[in-house]
Amino acid sequence: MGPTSMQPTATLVDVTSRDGVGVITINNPPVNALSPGVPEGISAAVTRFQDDKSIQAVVLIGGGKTFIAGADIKEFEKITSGKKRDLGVMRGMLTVLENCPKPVIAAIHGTALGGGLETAMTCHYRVAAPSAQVGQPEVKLGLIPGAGGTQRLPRLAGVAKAAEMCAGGQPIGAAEALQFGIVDRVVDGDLLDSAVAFARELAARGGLPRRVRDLSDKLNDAAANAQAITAAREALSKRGNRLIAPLNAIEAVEAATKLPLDEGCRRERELFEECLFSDQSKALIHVFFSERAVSRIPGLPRDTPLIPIRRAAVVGAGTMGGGITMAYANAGIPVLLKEVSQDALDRGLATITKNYAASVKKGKLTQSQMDQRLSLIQPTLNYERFTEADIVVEAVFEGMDLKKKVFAELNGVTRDDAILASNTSTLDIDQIAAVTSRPQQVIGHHFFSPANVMRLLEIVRGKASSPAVIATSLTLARTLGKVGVLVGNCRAFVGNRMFGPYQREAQFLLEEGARVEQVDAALVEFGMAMGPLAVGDLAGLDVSWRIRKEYKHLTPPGMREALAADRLCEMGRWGQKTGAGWYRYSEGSRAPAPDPEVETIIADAARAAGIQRRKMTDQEIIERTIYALVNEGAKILEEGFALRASDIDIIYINGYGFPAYRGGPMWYADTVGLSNVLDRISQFEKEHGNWWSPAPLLRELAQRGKSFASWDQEKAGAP
Ligand code: T1G
Repeated sequence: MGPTSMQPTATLVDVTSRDGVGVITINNPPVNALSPGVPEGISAAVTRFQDDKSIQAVVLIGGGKTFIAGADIKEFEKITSGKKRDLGVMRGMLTVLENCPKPVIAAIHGTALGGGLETAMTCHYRVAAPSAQVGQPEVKLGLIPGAGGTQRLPRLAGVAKAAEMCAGGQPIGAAEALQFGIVDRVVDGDLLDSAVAFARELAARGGLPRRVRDLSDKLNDAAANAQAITAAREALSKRGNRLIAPLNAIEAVEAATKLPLDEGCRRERELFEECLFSDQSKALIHVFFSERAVSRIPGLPRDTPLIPIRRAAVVGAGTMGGGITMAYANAGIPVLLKEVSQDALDRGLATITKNYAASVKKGKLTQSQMDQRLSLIQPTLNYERFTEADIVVEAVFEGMDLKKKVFAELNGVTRDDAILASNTSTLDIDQIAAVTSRPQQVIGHHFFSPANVMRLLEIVRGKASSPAVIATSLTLARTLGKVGVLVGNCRAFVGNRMFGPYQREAQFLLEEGARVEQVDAALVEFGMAMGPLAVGDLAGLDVSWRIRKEYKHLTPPGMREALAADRLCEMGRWGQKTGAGWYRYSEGSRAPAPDPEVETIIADAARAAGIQRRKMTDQEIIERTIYALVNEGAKILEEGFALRASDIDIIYINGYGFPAYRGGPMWYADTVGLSNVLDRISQFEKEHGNWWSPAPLLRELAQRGKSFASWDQEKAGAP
């Protein structure tokens, strides 16, 4: 995407004219980013039209599916690594546009985002197609607008709206942009025709064009401005913000209320660069590209034929089956929902209906949208209509025998070309596939609870899963609004396999002296959405207890046992579902309350294991839990069950509440430095036991002074 080295501007920027109006078309697919050569081409074109007597006005438009989707994000690494100075060329283009003595109109379709909206705001007028979106999403990359967006947007839309858009990063639609004065017209029909007509109209009016920098009517009320800024800051702290960028964005918008535009832009630039060189931004840019890399599968051509998914079926209407059914209905795909008894079916449907009703109540959904989605769900007690399904997702109880029984049944009632997917979270996909006559159609689709909300879909390839089934699964994930990550078929796959050691260390830390609340608080402070012990209570401590018992024979010799956790389960303390686990829960509440009885159980377990308890620091808690993730992640990479370290990062950010602004566990380890991580892990091995034996890949990379990111690049064959 975008030119790596500067392509001739001629190809990136088309210059034509129509009826006395100069037309500048950007051709830098797929999103017309302001890559090297684009700003230069636009500046040159405007300058040419400026001097061309036959031209009365100029239209700037994007070729292909969109206007400008921003600065070229790939260029930021060159700035932070010192290979490139800054956004100078882009800012130069903005000055040329704004100071053009002839009206310049931005014609917006698709998206005008970040530097794209900033470019449009240096044009004198903006027209948009009804489906256009405009926004300043930079905060999602840990950045703020860096080319005048925080100074010009308040002049157009007012301080409150500008602060909301720059600190929140959410784009808005054309109608709302018109309402706030960000665009001047929303035009149906051919966008270029309308823009040229508007340009001729403006030229006919004569006089110098209106520059956004000269507007101030929406900045004149100092008290209202201050109030809007305070409100924006309060909204941010209410959301428990941990990011630098939203705070800097508000400060930059505030500067617009106090300083002339050029000084405001200088202040914006300082705040922008503070963000650009921050670890948070580097991590979030890593996440941006990693989310897009997950669909690149070595050996799977991008044009692999896909299996059309027009109808789906789900077997099992429990928590997972219900959520998966909603995910399909939300994507507009009709879905059969099968259960073994009317009661179970009714319970499942009641939960789905309740969930939709809750969304309507919160205003996230209209009643007619709810009705439409429910109408796509067809409950059934038999397999009669399963031949209509292009994909079947099995979501029954997590037991191998039951799953094999269901797949054997499905084998007889579905079409040969239908995809048979299992939502198993730990079991061997090849064993499940083996009971069918078409293992090439079998694959794991591991959703995360609640399946209609969580963005992650772990796609587990079996040894027979066909390229078409894999490619279709990756595309289907996007259709369902998910991030699909392809993983290998090892026990518990990638996410849960890593989660085991993470939770193990959390439990061991308790026996060594940490308190339940301390462990969870340390991880939440680190940025995890929830602490490991509270997650255990949410998921049900009995689930991992049953797995521990089922795989006891695989436990390495000398491996320490999680005595306290087992003791809790023996007492029936299985977490939220039994009102008590690591915490106590009052009737109908999910709020975890510390329980002194648990302290006693832990102390007894420690005594039984002969463990001398001691004071524990939050730093050690973080290192023991997060490095356990990293070490297991490294083993998974060297065993080939994950394609990239960045895939693991995407799995943890979208499935396990790992903070995106830390980039994921593997990126975080790179940030700490693999040799530091290796040193700590080697120390833990000496202090605690061989379950901490460093992964050979981690040791090798640390000794070579390399990172997981460089390992990914080497594997991808990048220089
Ligand atoms: N720069 C470089 N590459 C980009 C890019 C960008 N701005 N936007 C997209 N790509 C690549 C992407 O990596 C992928 O590549 C391909 O384009 C298709 O993207 C100075 C500081 C526009 C809504 O944050 O949100 O301007 O994987 O799969 O689903 O103030 O892309 O095919 O090789 O996402 O149709 C601000 C980021 C930048 C917008 C389209 N702009 N882009 O979604 O396609 S910072 C953004 C998006 C900035 C200024 C500041 C989405 C999209 P590949 P895609 P899509």
